[in-house]
Amino acid sequence: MWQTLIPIPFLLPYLFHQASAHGGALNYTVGDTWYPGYDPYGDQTMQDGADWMVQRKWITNDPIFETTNASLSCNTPGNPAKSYVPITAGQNITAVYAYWVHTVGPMIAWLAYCANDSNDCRTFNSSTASWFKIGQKGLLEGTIEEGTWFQKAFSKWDGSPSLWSETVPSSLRPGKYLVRHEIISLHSANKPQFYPECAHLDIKGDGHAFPSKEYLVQIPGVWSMDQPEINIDIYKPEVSKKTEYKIPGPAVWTGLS
Ligand SMILES: *[C@@H]1O[C@H](CO)[C@@H](O)[C@H](O)[C@H]1NC(C)=O
Ligand SMILES: *[C@@H]1O[C@H](CO)[C@@H](O)[C@H](O)[C@H]1NC(C)=O
Ligand SMILES: *[C@@H]1O[C@H](CO)[C@@H](O)[C@H](O)[C@H]1NC(C)=O
Ligand SMILES: *[C@@H]1O[C@H](CO)[C@@H](O)[C@H](O)[C@H]1NC(C)=O
Ligand SMILES: CC(=O)N[C@H]1CO[C@H](CO)[C@@H](O)[C@@H]1O
Ligand SMILES: [Cu+2]
Repeated sequence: MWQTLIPIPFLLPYLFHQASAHGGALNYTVGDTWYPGYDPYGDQTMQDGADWMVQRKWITNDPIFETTNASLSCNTPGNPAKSYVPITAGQNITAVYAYWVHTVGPMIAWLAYCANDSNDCRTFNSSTASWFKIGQKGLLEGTIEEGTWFQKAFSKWDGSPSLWSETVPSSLRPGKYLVRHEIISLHSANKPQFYPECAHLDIKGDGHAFPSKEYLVQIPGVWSMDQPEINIDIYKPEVSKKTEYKIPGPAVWTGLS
């Protein structure tokens, strides 16, 4: 649906809103099918309660600065959506961003089973969710300060969408899940910025696996300013020249255990 480049005039509203240099996951794709998300600067009354909405509500693309902020789970205000992105375990879920302006820090895709009476994400409070990682992208090459992070590499500046894909493990037990795409930007010394957005997935398949406890975390909870990879000054000489950055948090669950 985006074989044609978005003409520049249509990008101007984004340039305006992103004058403060922020952003988020705006849409999703599975294969060739595209699902619009919540436009934080669009008409809220048209979007709230819309039958087609797959993304939890967010109304600002400002970062979250506090590792304990309740909005860290599904942004502000994070109200449930009415619909789901249908997907089969083993397929990729792709988050679509407009160009992304920051360049340093990891990106992590998480899932959480909507552990409600009827496994219904529409009534599920994300503050009670148990999240597990399904994929993450970090420093691809070079040094922490000046090298190429996926966060820098995936951003397109020509009007075409910036895409981030991760795979839903093929052995995952089917059901309704939250997916949470998180970009952590580390360009401000000791002041990490968190950009999370959540959507609803209806996962099909014939898998039976589910991650064990060591893969599951609460959000907020997983991050803290005691973690050197989170509370980091990338400009400090002993940090800036390092060519390795260990993405913090639990291991990625690939479905094998
Ligand atoms: C949580 O983050 C949001 C978005 O940046 C902000 O508006 C809100 O004030 C923060 N809440 C707290 C308790 O710090
Ligand atoms: C997301 O979808 C909306 C339509 O709902 C479209 O206007 C916008 O250009 C899309 N954004 C990106 C980055 O693809
Ligand atoms: C979710 O639970 C938290 C913690 O109990 C509560 O503060 C919040 O209001 C709840 N959100 C909704 C939408 O019910
Ligand atoms: C699916 O996502 C994985 C993980 O990012 C990636 O390696 C792979 O190329 C993607 N496949 C497709 C068809 O996009
Ligand atoms: C844990 C959780 O999110 N429970 C919710 C399940 O759905 C009911 C409404 O159907 C809510 O009241 C609960 O908070
Ligand atoms: Cu920003």
